[in-house]
Amino acid sequence: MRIVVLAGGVGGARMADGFARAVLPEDLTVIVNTGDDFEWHGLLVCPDLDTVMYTLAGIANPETGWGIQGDTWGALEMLGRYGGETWFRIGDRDLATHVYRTFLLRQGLRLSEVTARLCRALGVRAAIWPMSDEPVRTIVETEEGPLPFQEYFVRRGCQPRVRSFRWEGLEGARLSPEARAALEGADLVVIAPSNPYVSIGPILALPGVRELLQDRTVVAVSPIIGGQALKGPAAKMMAELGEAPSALGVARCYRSFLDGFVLDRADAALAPAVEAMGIRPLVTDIVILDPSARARLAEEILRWVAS
Ligand code: FO1
Repeated sequence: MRIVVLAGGVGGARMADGFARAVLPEDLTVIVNTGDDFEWHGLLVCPDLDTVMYTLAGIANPETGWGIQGDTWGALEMLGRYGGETWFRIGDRDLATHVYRTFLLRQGLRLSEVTARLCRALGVRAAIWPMSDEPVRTIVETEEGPLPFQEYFVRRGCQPRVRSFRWEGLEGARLSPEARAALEGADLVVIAPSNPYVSIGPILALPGVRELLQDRTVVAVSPIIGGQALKGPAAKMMAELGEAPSALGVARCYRSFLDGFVLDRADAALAPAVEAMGIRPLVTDIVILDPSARARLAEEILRWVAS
């Protein structure tokens, strides 16, 4: 069974890790949001790609979910002494990823090719592809005006109220050829428990992706439990956009192509409403902090889809 996971953020990386533990590497492709990418002191940083890559390589920082375990901050401290901005915390080892990625891009490689090289070097055997080789940048329209994603997320700690989102560069962007081939050949597409607006939204905004999903078996895992996001601002964003923050609201975002929806036991009461939308519900434990829980959830989803 060829599985494609659509992922962004720490929740996406953890779900991808679960499938990496449950299936053969050649059967797994992870398509990752690049709307969070940005230029940091002249280097291209791809936080979601790196979070998935480090998690599958077994070197992610287990406390934050992003960055590298045991990383140090010497370069950042020195940058601060020069008067450079240090609100986005890049560790010393993580820095090497951005230096080398930017170097390879300047040699003319596509972001997909660069990502494949980095993954190979770190021993990651499943395929990880950026959603697009062309730059797409999430802009958060807030009540204080437009903010580039990381300015909103890290610098402003998600404080300004959200009005809407837009994606710079979308008109010139397309699904990367590798990601398209994987989706076309997928037996199952899993939308990870990622933020539906800023992690999955950019992937779905690419031309042709929603149409491709309509022809495939697609299941999504809720990033919301009991009205709270497992991590990050998804529930806050839903409330500010006038949508009740609940797993049901997430199912609604995907309803035009969704076949199944996985909710936590705490939200079992919502299952009939999911079914009423014509979507098959699976109620189980969806907190996947540790690797064994990730693998268990992935295996349970595979058994459920097969049945
Ligand atoms: N998140 C933070 O909240 N603060 C940081 O300083 C920060 C640095 C960082 C560096 C590299 C990286 O790959 C991710 C980093 N993140 C940080 C996480 C990142 O902003 C978010 O995970 C995503 O962009 C949201 O999906």
